[in-house]
Amino acid sequence: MKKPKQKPDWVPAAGGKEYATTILAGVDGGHDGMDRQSAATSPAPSPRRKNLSLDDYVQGVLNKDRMVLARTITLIESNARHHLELAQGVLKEILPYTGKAIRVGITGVPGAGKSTFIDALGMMLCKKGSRVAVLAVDPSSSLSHGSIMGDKTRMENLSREKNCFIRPSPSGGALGGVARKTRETMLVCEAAGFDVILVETVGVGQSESMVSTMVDFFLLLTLTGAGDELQNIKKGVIELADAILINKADGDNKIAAQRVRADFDQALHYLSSVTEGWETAAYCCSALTGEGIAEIWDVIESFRQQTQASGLFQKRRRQQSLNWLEEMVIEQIKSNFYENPKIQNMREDIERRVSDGELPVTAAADLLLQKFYATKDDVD
Ligand SMILES: Nc1nc2c(ncn2[C@@H]2O[C@H](COP(=O)(O)OP(=O)(O)OP(=O)(O)O)[C@@H](O)[C@H]2O)c(=O)[nH]1
Ligand SMILES: [Mg+2]
Repeated sequence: MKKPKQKPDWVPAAGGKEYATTILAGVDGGHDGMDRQSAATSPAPSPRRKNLSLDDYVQGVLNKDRMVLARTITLIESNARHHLELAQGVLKEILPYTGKAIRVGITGVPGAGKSTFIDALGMMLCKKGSRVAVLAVDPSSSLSHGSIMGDKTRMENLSREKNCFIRPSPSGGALGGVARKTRETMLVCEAAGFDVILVETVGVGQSESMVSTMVDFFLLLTLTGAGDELQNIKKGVIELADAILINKADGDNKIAAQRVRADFDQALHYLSSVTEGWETAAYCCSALTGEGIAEIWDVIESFRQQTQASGLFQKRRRQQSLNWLEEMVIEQIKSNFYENPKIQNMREDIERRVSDGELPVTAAADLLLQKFYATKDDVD
C-alpha cells in the first residue's frame, strides 16, 4: 500500500510552502519481522545521545555490544563528510579482526522465499552455535526510502534470536553508495564476531551482480511455476550462481520441483561454473518445512573447504577488494569531474552539440577533459 507523504514533526502546523521537506511514513512492524516498539510503549528518547569517540566505536564493536554495532553501521551509512572520516578511522582499527566469516549472497525474484529461507537457515546455524548477521540490499528502497522487504515479516524466529543481527538495506543514494555501505557493514559485523553473513537481495536491477562481487558464495533461489522455468530466470544470473536452489519443494509442488531441478542440472552442464574447479548444481528445499536446508549448508561448507584448500577463496577476496578499490577511485574521479564548476559551465552546451550531431563524441570528451585538466595559467 502506498503511504502518503507527511510533513516532518519539526515543521510548524501552519508551515507553508517554505517547508519543502516531506517524509514517508515508516513501514508497519520492523524490517523483516524485527520487533518494533510502538510510539506509545517506547521509552521517551533521551534528549541527546552521547557522542561516541573513535575508541568507543572500536571497543564497542570488538566487545560485541549490539547497540554500538548498530550505531557504527548508522555512522557508515551517513553521507556527512565528518561521519565518513570517523567511520573510516573505525574501519581501519577493526580491519585486523575482519574476514573470518563466510559471506553468502542470496538472490531470487520477489516472493521466491529468500527471507523465509534465511529465517530457517539462520535458526539452524544459531542452534549450532554460529552467530549470524543478515544484511539486505534492496535497490527499490533507494527510491522509496523504505524497504519493500520491510513490509514483510518473514524472519520472525531469527529476529528474536540473540545470536543473530538483522540490518535492513541502507536507503537512499546510488547503487555504488549502497555497495560501499553494505561491504563496510559486513566488515563491522565480522569484527563483532559474526561468523556467517547472509546478504539478501531482490533479483531486480543490478543488485544481484553487485552482491555477487562482495560474497564468497552466491546462491540463487528459484521456484517452479507456469511455463518454462529456465527461460524465466534473468539472463546472466545463472552464470553468477555457485548453487541454484529450488524453493517451495513441498506438498503438491515437490514432484514439479524435482523435475525443474533435473532441467537445471542439465542446462548447467553446458555452462561453465563461475568458480573454477567447482561444479554449480541445482538442489531442492522447502524453507517452510526445513527440508533440504541442512543439505544446502553442507554444500556451502564443502565449497568453503574446497576453495580454501585450493587458495581460490583468498584469491577471490583479494580480487574483490582490488575491484572495489578501482570502483571507488573511478566513482570519486567521476564525481569530482562533474562537480567541477568549469565542467558544469560548459557541459550543457557540449552535450547539446553532441546530441545535435555538430560535434564528434571523442572531440567533445577531449574538450571537456582539456578544460578539466587546464591549470589557472593555461590560456582558455
Ligand atoms: N509452500 C511454501 N511457501 C513458502 C516457502 N518459502 C516461502 N514461502 C512463502 O512465500 C511467500 C514469500 O516469502 P518471502 O520469504 O517473503 O519471499 P522473499 O523472496 O523474501 O520476498 P521479497 O523479500 O519480497 O523479495 C511467503 O508467503 C512465504 O510464506 C516454502 O518453502 N514453501
Ligand atoms: Mg524478503
